[in-house]
Amino acid sequence: MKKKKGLTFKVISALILGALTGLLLNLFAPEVFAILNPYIFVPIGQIFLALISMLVVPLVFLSIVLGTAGLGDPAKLGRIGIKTISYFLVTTTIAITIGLGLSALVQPGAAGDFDIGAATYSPDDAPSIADTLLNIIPKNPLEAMTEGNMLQIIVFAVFVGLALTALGDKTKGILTLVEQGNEIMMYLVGIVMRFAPYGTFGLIATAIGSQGLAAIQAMGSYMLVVIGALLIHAAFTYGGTVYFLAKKSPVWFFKTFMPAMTVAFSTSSSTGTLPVSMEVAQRDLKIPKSISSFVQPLGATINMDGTAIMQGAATMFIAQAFMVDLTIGQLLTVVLTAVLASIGTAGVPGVGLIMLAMVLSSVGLPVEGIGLVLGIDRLLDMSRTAINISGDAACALMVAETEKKHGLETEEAMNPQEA
Ligand code: DAS
Repeated sequence: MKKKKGLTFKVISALILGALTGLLLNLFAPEVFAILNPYIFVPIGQIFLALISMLVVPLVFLSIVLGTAGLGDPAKLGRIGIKTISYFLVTTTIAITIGLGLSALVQPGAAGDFDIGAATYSPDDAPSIADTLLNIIPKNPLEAMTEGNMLQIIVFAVFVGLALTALGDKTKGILTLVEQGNEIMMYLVGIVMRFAPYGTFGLIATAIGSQGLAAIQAMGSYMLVVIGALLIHAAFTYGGTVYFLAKKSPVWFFKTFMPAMTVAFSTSSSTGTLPVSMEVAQRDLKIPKSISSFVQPLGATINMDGTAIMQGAATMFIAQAFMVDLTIGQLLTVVLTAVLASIGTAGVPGVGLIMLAMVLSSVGLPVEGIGLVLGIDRLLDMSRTAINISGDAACALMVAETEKKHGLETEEAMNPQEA
């Protein structure tokens, strides 16, 4: 916990220091900024973005293979599994739509024309919806990986994951290999995240040094948009689930689950909070152990509504900052990519940001745009992780309530293959 607090403290300190440096230079010494920026701020920021980009393809491929294989065989998933995964996909789609919608409404990036280093946006980068749907199947998976065609990589990873499940023990060795590969990627995420304070300083100093107060206002309104979207999603989607589907009081739900949300907020890790979130769900929300221990661990791996909200809001904000009007096709691509990406986003600090690089590249937006949201991402990661685990608990409560009418069959529904 101390180490994680150390990193959070360092990133927030770097955010403040970078913002102050950029603002003071912008206001009082723009000629000094013009000298320092290309030789100090931009390189530091670009190195961090390059480190993030380095991880995206292998991390997305391995974590989605693992996430898909972890779903188990669709034929054997049983009533509870189908109910759970359907709920996850529907609520994640709602989440990213809220994030995109609120960001389009508030227009946090409307100041536009941000100069954040070497980034430029070329409209021909943006695939049309027809191209996207036609191209979603990778003719050559290795080419998709070398080109960083994220949707094709995700689709291929889902196919491999389903094959691993279907082949079972025959490909147990490969599954172990994928698990170990994912461990390596998680370790590297941890290493790259240690560089986050320096990257944050460089990117924020560049963004604010070149745009001054406009950038601070834009980042502030982006942050409010994400927090607002998280609260809307929690109140309406989860509140609605608890009230209409689980027949319980939403106020009781959030009050009872608050201890787990607090741990998620301070650790920024859904996976790390699992022991607490499962204990609170079983002991205080009275969710049967069999349902809680299926839904919540699965949710901590493949259900990231808070992260999807950030990705929707950030993509819209960055598009505005680059003065780009996303087409309907591109917006649908963002929804599809973020929902599929949430299957792969592991519940550890900062992975949502790395997955954002993937969502941006799926619509041809430059990864450098992350520089505009990086500094405040740590604070937002804490908030969205608390929402991520609330969605898993709301789903478990809904499943528990709707399984009551099946009575003892629930055990069979949990383990159909043993029935
Ligand atoms: N911190 C992640 C989690 O644990 C979410 C994210 O990075 O967006 O849910």
